[in-house]
Amino acid sequence: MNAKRTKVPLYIIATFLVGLKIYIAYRFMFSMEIENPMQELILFVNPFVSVFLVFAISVWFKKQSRQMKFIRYTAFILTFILFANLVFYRSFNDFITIPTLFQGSNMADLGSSILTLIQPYDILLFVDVILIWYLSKKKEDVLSVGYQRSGKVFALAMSFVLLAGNFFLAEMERPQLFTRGFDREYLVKNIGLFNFHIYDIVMQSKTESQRVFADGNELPEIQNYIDENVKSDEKSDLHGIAEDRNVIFISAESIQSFVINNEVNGEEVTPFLNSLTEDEDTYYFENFYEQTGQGNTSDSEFLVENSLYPLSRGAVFFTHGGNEYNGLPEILGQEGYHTSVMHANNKSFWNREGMYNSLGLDKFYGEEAYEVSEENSIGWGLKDKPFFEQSMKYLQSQEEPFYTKFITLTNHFPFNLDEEDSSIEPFDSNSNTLNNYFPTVRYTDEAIEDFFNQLKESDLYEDSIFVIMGDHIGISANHNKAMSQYLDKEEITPYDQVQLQRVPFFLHIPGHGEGEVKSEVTGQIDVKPTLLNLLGVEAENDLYFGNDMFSDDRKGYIALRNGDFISDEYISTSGVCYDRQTGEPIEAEEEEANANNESGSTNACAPISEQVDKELGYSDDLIYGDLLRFMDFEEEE
Ligand code: GP9
Ligand code: MN
Repeated sequence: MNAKRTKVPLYIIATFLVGLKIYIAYRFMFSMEIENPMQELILFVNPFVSVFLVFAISVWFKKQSRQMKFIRYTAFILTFILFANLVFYRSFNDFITIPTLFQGSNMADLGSSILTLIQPYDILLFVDVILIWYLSKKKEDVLSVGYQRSGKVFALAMSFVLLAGNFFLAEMERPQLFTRGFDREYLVKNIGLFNFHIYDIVMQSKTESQRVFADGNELPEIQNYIDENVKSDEKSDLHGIAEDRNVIFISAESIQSFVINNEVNGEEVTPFLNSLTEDEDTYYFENFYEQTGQGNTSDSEFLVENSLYPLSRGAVFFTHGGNEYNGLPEILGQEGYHTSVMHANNKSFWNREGMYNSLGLDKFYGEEAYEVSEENSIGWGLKDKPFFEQSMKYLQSQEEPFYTKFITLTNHFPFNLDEEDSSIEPFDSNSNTLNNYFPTVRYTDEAIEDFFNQLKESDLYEDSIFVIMGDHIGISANHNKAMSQYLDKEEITPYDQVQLQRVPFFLHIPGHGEGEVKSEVTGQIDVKPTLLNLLGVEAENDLYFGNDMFSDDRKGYIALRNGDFISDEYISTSGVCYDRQTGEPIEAEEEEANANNESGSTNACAPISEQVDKELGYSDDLIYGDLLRFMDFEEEE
């Protein structure tokens, strides 16, 4: 019996098998970028370290059968977590966090997309689990251990030493990894998927406790910051130009700026939107960035209605849908506006119902308001053309002035479209996602054109202003190879990646006559102050982080949710500072050398970076602490 026990025990075998599998998955199934040999080493080491940590617990079970049971279930659970993350990653290019788990209803609604996200070869992920399962049942005697106390303590100590070694390497490779933690991919690359989940759970509990302990004392500091760094007394020339007009806002699903004034197979992708870029009544902002996080469409809505940043983890619509806000619908409501959202999806998606209430919205026309059938829907639901057509009657029944937002749906991943609806051919590359994106974008472009034409025939047109905005990117970095082919570039650099976060923003003011293409750096955070200015509405004690896009006195940068930013001169991404005009990194070597230096004074991007971190932090504080509940927003008359 003892002689038999000199064989390699199952917890070591399992560590090896599962660890190796995770490494292979990291390397070949998740598209993680490896920048240097050190990162490669850490990526190789961390799967073994983190699974050893768990499997080594088994040595504490006295009964052999318990040991075996623990190992086989652990192998299964770890693998399942890996698999779930993989499926999630294929859709969102991101890892699962606790808040996203509570978005189960979204997952269920994914329907057709989820099937396209699972690959037949994913089954291979479970091969070692089956082997471990078999060994644990059949070779219990040979593969279990009966350590003395010292042996058990040694195994435990070993797992912590390995973990410490892993963290040490990670900290060397990426200083302040844990304190900043903006970038989930970095965390996973450095400490492994499972430790990342533990980190996430700890973070989540920390943020939960923040609301409980907040008492409003935090507000003056934030108000000061906003007064000094964000707000401006200067009013732009367009102030009040749209007073009392209706606002018709179109949130265009997944439309990115790279399709505007561009072609595929020799055909224009978005002929209607292109025509607007030259229209005399239209301003087109060509350097307008989406700033969303994991909450996609809902995050873009959050930015637009509040001019606050969404959260770095989870969708704020879900996690803080019950907070107090001073949303655009609420402010406009006080000015006599009637506010509504039209979107042919169910009201629980992204917790819209709950959040719209908190934002002070009067009415949501969701799925039940539409006639949806097999023929008029595709992918996520009602097609955009019938959606706009059916919306007309509701729009015409609104009491004026109104603020109504339309959220389109057809141009959503996986970009399915019926033959009869596609006017242009797909692109030809190794990414079906990118290939099919063009025909669906064109379909939405046509749907918006039809909608405009219907409005022009009605008497609403002259009394309204129109916004068309892309909600967030549709093509993730997973498709960079195909994207570089389309854009005719050798590769998509980190700089290009930031540039791909531009989405179109159109402001159409019938009869205005002074429209032009604007190249100022702007973003979704700016929409609320811009609209309020156009409508001539004062919201003086409001707390927000954006600027009127037409004012000359703006902050001068747009912060992305991961801490990257774009300013007039620079683009900062993954800790590297680029010259915005040339796209070249600035003082890259010196920057490396100073990565540890907190003041970071040699890095041209450092001063803005610091401000960006501060600003994102303040916005988070407002949300986590639910601090707006301590404000009194009603204007005193
Ligand atoms: C769902 C629609 C799409 O209602 O807003 O959501 P997305 O996946 O883009 O956030
Ligand atoms: Mn969307």
